Amino acid sequence: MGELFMIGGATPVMMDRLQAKFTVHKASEMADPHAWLAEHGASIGYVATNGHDGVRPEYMAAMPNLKAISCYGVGYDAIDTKAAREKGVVVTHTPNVLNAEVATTAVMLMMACYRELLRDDAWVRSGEWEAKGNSPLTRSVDNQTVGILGLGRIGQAIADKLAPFGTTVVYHSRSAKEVPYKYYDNLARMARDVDCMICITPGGPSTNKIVNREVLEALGPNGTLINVSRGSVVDEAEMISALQDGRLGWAGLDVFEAEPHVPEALRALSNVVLLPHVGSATHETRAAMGALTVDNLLQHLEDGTVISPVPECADM
Ligand code: NAP
Ligand code: 8YV
Repeated sequence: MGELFMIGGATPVMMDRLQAKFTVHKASEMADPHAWLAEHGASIGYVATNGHDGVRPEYMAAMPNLKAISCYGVGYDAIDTKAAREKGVVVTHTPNVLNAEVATTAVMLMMACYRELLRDDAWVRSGEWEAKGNSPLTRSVDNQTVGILGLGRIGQAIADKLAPFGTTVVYHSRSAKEVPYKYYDNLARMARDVDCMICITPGGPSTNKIVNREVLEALGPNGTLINVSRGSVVDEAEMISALQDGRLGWAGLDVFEAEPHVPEALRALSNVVLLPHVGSATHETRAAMGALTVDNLLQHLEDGTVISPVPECADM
């Protein structure tokens, strides 16, 4: 049996598979996880966590014999992979199995903004339809130019899902890819040329607030911002102010700077659609993510290798 420290939750299926091979120590059931680790940390070989909770540096320091960290989620900006690597700890994540779901969430948010889904639902529920007649017209999702910020695995899935809408896809990332879409090396220039921008980069220092005031104003009063990446990618205060004064048209957001806290000023706006970070949150996709999270741990316990290391640990 291996010894596993679990940060955050796990589904019953994951728990059953893990408990067959590991003694699982759940941080959520400890009065003081740090104190527990100070006493028992040396026995821990494995950590299961998620993209939100990551692994606190003081936890990592308290587990000198740690071998692998398995992250339930593709984004791992809350895990210090450099520190892990230096300790010989391999970090794994769950790429690809969630591409289609997160892409659906992005397209759903775009459609909800364009077609005023929330306003029109409220129009029916409130009785305005009967009282006032038809609701105001909306905008067509067809034939738009959409700029994808971060054309990686999920970005490509978004581009694929938009194809039937006659979308012209363009993109910005640090390097150009071998794809049939126009590349912009400058984000503000891309924002100026598109109708809608969809953010799907990783979080972390290199993307911190790269969607700034200049980019938001380049997107403009007729522009739509969709963020399914991380809240840190967008300057939230600037976005709220731009949405309030109409310098930015609409926003569809799955992620927020200090989630689950969402500023009251943002919640009060009618030109936004807000989701509680559910990009991958379907039974089917979470089952696939859970399976890969567990498979990585079981394989490492069995033969010291993993299935899906983060790029920084790919050669370990
Ligand atoms: P990926 O395949 O690694 O793609 C990331 C893309 O972002 C790449 O095209 C990369 O290209 C670009 N990029 C990275 N740093 C950048 C920077 N500083 N400036 C501009 N572009 C940059 O990752 P993925 O699997 O598609 O996942 C992307 C992210 O989506 C995750 O890390 C996570 O944060 C987020 N996500 C959110 C949810 C949700 O529930 N809302 C679910 C899953 C994932 P270059 O290297 O050329 O820059
Ligand atoms: C999950 C995500 O919400 O994979 C990611 O990066 O943001 C989402 O799929 C999360 O990681 C699960 O904890």
